[in-house]
Amino acid sequence: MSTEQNFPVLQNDLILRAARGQPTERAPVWVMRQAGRYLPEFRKMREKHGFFDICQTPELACEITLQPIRRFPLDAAIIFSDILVVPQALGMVVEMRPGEGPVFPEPLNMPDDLDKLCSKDSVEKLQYVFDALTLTRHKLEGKVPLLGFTGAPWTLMSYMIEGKGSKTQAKAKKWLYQHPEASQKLLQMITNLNVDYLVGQVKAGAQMLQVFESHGEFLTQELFDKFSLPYLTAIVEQVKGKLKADGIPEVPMTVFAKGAHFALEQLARTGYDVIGLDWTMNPESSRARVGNNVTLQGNLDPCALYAPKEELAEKVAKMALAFGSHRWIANLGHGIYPDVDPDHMEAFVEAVQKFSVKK
Ligand code: 1CP
Repeated sequence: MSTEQNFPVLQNDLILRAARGQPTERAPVWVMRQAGRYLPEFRKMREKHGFFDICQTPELACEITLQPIRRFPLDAAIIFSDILVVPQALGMVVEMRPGEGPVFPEPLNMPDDLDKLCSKDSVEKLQYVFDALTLTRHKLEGKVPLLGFTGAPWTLMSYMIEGKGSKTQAKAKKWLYQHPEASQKLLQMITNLNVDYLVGQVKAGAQMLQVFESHGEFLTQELFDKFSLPYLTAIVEQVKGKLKADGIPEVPMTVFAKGAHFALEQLARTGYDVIGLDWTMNPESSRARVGNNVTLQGNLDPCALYAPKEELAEKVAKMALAFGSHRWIANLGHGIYPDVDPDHMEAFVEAVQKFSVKK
């Protein structure tokens, strides 16, 4: 497989330049979960199709990826999928239940349950994501770069054990304390698949990658050092190494470890090009801690999109000042909420474009 699939010429490389530390005229902007329930055209599509049916049908996943790009002047598209397609590829059943979110009817209970997982040829089960990426890269017509993503090993492990969203992750954390070796075995299994999955995404057309450690906030520093950081590091090293070995130009990689305040310095040394900040982190002190060799992404409070538009613009102006225009990718500090008014999303994007212009 090669990356030269006659893809259209890229017209807007702001986000790639910002990620690599090259100068940009203004900050690039995209929004986590920009394709989603806050858009009426997404909800309409969901009336007709199941969530994972959309993920598994490249034409539908492509269409939804393009929905926010048609509406707003965003600087990146993110492929429509979910982090939970990875546990599915390992043989677990995941259902998307209305009003409840993702549910695993048979979560992992004991270390013996790991024997039920099937890590052989699991990346091949994700071919539909690769097909969606290739199709979408063509359909984007070079307008903006296409981002691929995956869930980090700890975040995926916690879903596989909890079986659904959880306020404490106590069942998953119990594994870390009671079954550390089985936990590491599971984390390694997910890491191995993630490496092949991300390399496959680049081969299929992804121009940048993000790893979501959304459940970083549940870990102590000690648990993070043992059960998150080594796997995040292995992923960036191995993905970049494999691409290089295959003669494929490397793509920028972002790590978003939500709530992992304590780990900023360590994350800056892992080899990721971009570190995502959640909305509780301070842009100026974060920059001082990570130094100048990484790009920061974030981090407006997703709830700030509920504010009147003028106030929202003021908040964006303040954020732009705090980050400065170099090595910054504007985003929210977590995904956009389903009840946000799309007009306020537009106001957010326009405010970034206005206030992040380099002086
Ligand atoms: O019913 C619906 O339509 C489902 C809503 C929905 C959507 C639109 C889910 C269920 N997932 C998605 C898409 C999605 N998920 C994207 C698409 C691309 C984009 O526009 O950004 C991405 C990147 C994700 C990633 C994802 N899924 C994360 C990491 C990011 C984050 O928010 O921290 C996580 C934790 C998930 C799990 C998940 N999938 C869906 C829900 C509601 C959840 C969270 C469940 C919970 O923990 O309570």
